[in-house]
Amino acid sequence: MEKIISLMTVVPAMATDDYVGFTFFVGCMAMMAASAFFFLSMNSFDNKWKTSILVSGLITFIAAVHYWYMRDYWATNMTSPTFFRYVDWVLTVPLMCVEFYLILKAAGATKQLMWKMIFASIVMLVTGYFGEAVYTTGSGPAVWGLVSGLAYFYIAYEIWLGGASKLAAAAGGAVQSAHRALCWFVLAGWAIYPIGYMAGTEGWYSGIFGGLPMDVIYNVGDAINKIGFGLVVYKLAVDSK
Ligand SMILES: *C/C=C(C)/C=C/C=C(C)/C=C/C1=C(C)CCCC1(C)C
Repeated sequence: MEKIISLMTVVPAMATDDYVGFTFFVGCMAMMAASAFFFLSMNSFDNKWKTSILVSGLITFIAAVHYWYMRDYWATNMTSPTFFRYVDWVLTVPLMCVEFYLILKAAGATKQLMWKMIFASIVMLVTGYFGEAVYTTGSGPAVWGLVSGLAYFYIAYEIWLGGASKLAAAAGGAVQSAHRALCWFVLAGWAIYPIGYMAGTEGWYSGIFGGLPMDVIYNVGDAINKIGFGLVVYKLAVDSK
């Protein structure tokens, strides 16, 4: 009994009106469920798609582990778990770039294309971290956010109009539709993140976005993008079975 009571004091409980904490909790469950789904369905596809589904599962699994920590961090400190958040992103966003490469590989995608996108995604995230956690005063967040935004536009350009889009057009069929769907996730789904950033940092934009709950916005973005991306790849594997 004593053990149980002392355990209860170290595991923070979530207040019932803590809706930010609730989105961390639900996010964690959703990522776990999605991981189970992707991992368990993996072996029913042929080798061509197995790796893509595995990567879908890895993305949601890495997120589930981080959400487990972030939920705990939030419940304990009631402040944003910025560091865990960016560690999660720096692992999962490059894996999303790998997904583009994997589905376009048969159409002739090169590793060089993959590394270009991975590099841009890391620039986007490291500069975003600078603005959110390091250079947080004066024009710091706005300037670093802009640099991050440029890297984001580069990724969007590459997949919508650059080399990746040409490969998708050449592949046609289910691959092209899947590529197009992933492109929409990047253009519309990823656009959720700069809104969260502007809600959570100080800058010229604070009058517009200030006061919105940054963590809720990021959590919603993660659920849509990580699980959505995985489902697009899953659908591609089903359609081309
Ligand atoms: C699973 C996690 C994903 C898909 C995270 C994506 C994150 C971004 C697209 C973040 C972008 C940012 C900007 C474009 C500018 C402001 C700083 C960031 C890092 C929030």
